[in-house]
Amino acid sequence: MKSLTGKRAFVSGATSGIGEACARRLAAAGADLVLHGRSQEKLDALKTALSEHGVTIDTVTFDVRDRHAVEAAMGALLEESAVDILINNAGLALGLSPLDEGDADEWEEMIDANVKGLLYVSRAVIPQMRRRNGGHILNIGSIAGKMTYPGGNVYCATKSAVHALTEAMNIDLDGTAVRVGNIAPGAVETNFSATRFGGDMRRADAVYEGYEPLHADDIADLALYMLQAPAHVNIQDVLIMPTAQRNPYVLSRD
Ligand code: 8X3
Repeated sequence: MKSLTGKRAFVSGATSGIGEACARRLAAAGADLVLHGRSQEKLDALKTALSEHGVTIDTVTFDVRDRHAVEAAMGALLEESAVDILINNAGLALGLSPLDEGDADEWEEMIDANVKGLLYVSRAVIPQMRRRNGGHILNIGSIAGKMTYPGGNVYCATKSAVHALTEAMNIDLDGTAVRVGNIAPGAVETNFSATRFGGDMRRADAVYEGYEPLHADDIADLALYMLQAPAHVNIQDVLIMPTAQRNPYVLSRD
């Protein structure tokens, strides 16, 4: 496995869940970090927690849905120093209603963050990866992008788009050494469900009851495996599920 010492990794949505776990694993593997989030306070706390690893840690706050904010912030930080690793993690699910009962504001938030936000950040980072003929992008997709489930409608559509964009990035970067991978998890116990259900913790906790879901660290371990694979190995697409959950419909609880 390759060392990540001296590599600079940008993690979007680094203040919790899968993003935070990836940041922790990357720091432990020696990578310098650019931690992105919307709360400077949370970013500062994470930076302090990771300082023991002796890597360089920068933080940046912007809303990935705000194209001009993304362009300005990414332009400034890429001018300082290039990014070798991009983890497109920022995103969310909101609601679980049939389409005809859906909330258009929630749809827009998911589409803007999960699809357009990923595009804006990637659009900023990819040109310098192409120029330098190197880099690795990991997009956090979902089983929801491979199988549509009841009430998943717009969230599933956004994750299908992430999968399509991962394929597209690989095609567009043909002839370069840049690698692009999609990670598609099933149920991961994070604040994902609390966000989806608007803070209704009874509903959120019930999602993970009676079986062992994936943990954010399981996804980070996979991400590190993909990033540390030899340069000729491009792991393009991985479905990672809890053993108890074979697909969104087949889940065995105690
Ligand atoms: C997270 C997995 O099945 O809850 O994207 O949508 S699922």
